[in-house]
Amino acid sequence: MEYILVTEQHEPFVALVQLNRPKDLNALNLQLMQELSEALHQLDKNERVRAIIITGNEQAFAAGADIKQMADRSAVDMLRIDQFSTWDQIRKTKKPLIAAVSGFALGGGCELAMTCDMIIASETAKFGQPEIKIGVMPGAGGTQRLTKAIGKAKAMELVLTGRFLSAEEAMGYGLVNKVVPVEMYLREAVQLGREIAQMAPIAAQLAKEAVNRSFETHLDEGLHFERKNFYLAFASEDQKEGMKAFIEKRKADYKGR
Ligand code: DAK
Repeated sequence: MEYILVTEQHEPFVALVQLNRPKDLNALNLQLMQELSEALHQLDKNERVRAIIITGNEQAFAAGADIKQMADRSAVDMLRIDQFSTWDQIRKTKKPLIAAVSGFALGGGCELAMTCDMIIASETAKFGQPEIKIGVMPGAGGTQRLTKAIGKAKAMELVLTGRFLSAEEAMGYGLVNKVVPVEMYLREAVQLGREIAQMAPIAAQLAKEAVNRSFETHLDEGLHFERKNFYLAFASEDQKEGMKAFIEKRKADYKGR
């Protein structure tokens, strides 16, 4: 069985990656994570793709890492398996990633959504880091990304109690970009992907990298990084085309060069 389904048919330049373990609420086992990381690696190299949507199904984006697979592991087993490489691969995806979330986004599922660049949620979405309830703690960035996204007080509450945030609360705390009725969340994410796909791909990649850098560095270094990438954008043909098209009052024709 394939745990990851990839389609490019939604729109030109927008690819859809669907997590496909519905019976287990898309619990993230090793095979699924490897397939996901490989799919993103391929899409990142594919010039026909300019934005990538990761989604699950209406019931679950993903209910976390596969507890049944992890339950008997020792610390040494966990170190040896070293899941970090697959997670790092996802984090290193250069193209804009949009999570289209409905239902449960818990533990590693919430961390996966937060690793994406934007989140579109259905009204039924539930976000949380409930690892504390099974005797562990977030391990794929939850303590860092959730805290930066919603602030220390609320993040601490979620991480220490395992409570869930409703879609509406998540919106209020700035964790998600938009909340829409369940029948619209995927369409809304595709629409956002399509809008981004019309922009200059190299500039989008550089801008994404610079925004993410703001999470990873202090202001001085972040500003320096941003400036460097801004100058680098002038090495692309798309920059010339974009500015020329503006002056000539026409739509730019971006080639990703
Ligand atoms: N793992 C395995 N199976 C799961 C699962 C999970 N996380 N979540 C749900 N399932 C399975 C259930 O066992 C059940 O299977 P069967 O019994 O039918 O065989 C099926 O999905 C339906 O679930 P329920 O019957 O429980 O459905 P309910 O609607 O009653 O409840 C629920 C839904 C989402 C509230 C509940 O299933 C639940 O609490 N699930 C566990 C949520 C959770 O604790 N998630 C955090 C897991 S720990 C790292 C990378 C990642 C991570 C850590 C490190 N590194 C790179 C180092 C991440 C860790 C985690 O995510």
